Amino acid sequence: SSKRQPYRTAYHFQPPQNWMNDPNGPMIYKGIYHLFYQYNPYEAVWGNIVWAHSTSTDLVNWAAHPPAIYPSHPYDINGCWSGSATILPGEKPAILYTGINPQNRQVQNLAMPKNLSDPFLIEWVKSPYNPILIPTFENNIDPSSFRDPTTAWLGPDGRWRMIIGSNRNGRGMALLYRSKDFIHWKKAQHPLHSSKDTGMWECPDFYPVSNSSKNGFDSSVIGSGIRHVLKASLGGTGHEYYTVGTYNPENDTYVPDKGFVDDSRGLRYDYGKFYGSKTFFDSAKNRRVLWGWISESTNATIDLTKGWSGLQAIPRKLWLDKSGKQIMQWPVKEIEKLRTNQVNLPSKVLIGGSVLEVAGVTGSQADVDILFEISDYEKADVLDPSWTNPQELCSRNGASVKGGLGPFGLMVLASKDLQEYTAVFFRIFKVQTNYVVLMCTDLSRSSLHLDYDKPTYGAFMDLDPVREKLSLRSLIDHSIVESFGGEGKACFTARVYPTMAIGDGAHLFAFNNGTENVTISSLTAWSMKKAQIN
Ligand code: DQQ
Repeated sequence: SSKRQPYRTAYHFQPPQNWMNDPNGPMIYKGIYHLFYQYNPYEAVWGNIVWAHSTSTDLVNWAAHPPAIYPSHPYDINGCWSGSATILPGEKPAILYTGINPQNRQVQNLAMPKNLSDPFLIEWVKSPYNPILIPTFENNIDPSSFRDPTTAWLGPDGRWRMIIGSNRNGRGMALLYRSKDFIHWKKAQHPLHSSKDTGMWECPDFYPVSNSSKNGFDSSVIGSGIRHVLKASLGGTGHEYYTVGTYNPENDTYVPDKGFVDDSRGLRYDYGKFYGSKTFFDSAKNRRVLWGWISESTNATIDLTKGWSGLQAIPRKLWLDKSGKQIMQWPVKEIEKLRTNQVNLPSKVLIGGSVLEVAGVTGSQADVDILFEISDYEKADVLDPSWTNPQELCSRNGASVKGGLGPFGLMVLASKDLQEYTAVFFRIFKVQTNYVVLMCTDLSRSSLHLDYDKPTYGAFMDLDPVREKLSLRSLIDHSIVESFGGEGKACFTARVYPTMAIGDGAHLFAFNNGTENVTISSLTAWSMKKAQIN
């Protein structure tokens, strides 16, 4: 079946069949991780949405359960859309989700576990107060732009807060609500934040991060040493953007350090394919963990034929960078237990124009980590001040375009003769007396198939290559490549559909297509075992 289904993955979360989109209500309860997700039980295209449910003890292996929340009442009869879990005092999980009613209006609903002593939380009971929030004319809420409630947090006045994504005349926003009892919610006068011309804010997320450690916090934690992150998924762009800022719980204001930017200058969790994401606080490991949906890059006909659509990214630990300017991400440590057959390369100079095969690993199912060193920056090309769009810069200068310093990096899911490959690489540019690192993921040669998107992704990294480590890690899994540059400073997820680089035909190469040599100071690669998933 792997011949007929070469794009199924070995260690990424996916249901056995049909359509999956956003991760919903992730949490840990009594030592068990829960993941719910938007799911169509009938076919491999979006529709008939329920909350499918799986649990795990390690975030790697997953057991499937029956859908936890599905249409049953008028207030959710046309779909149970995205939402979040909050652990209420006394270890009581609660789910807030968006229901689609018979008029196709978006309303908010509450569900609680039927039996708190069942750590798998198989059965959920919908509140008799549902719908707990409806869009009203007086409130000036568009009933088609009122969805995706967040995890709630407790304010110093003992009231709960949560935000809901919305849109008013193109101004995307996070509506703020407060409640004393988690059932009756009142809209605050002002949204927590908004930004004109950004359109509907889907799947907003809002949470505290530490300004001095990699630890995460419960959403209700406030105090000194804490900053906040606000994220929104923008349907129009298909991308997610976030800001880092200051939250004042006394008056519920959030002031981002930099304004919300929804173009190539904006901060994104991932500069490739990643959407509808959501974080949760993992109280067992004191970390904040990010889940995100990775869609297909093709059309519905192909998805229906192969019978499934959509993956979840490997859960990532997330924290604030030392600079305070951006989020860092790294695949959860647990995934490393799938590593096997370690291959180490001794320190090696990658001569300009050379390609080096990393032999001995399963090219279709691998984890690879490289550290690069540059000894001479003189050959770096000068960055033209008009090159402000990194994605464009990467598109114009794919892996085959020679530069001074770079492109150098990896060619993954590559056929032996390099007819097919996905390139993940860096280019270093000179800006006056400083250097700038551009990171790219180039899919243009990833498949001989014509029916799939093969974009090029790019981002400038806030990394000084003279002082900081220039590392690259890629998780390769048949049709997905998740890459982490600079120890998690820039992340790129790519969906690729090779025709030759499948099974034993998939190879892994390091390459340097610049004129100047670069040194690989270390390269470690592993084959990855298959996880037990659903
Ligand atoms: N997906 C859900 C919505 C959400 C969107 C519907 C984001 O609740 O806004 O499946 O991908």
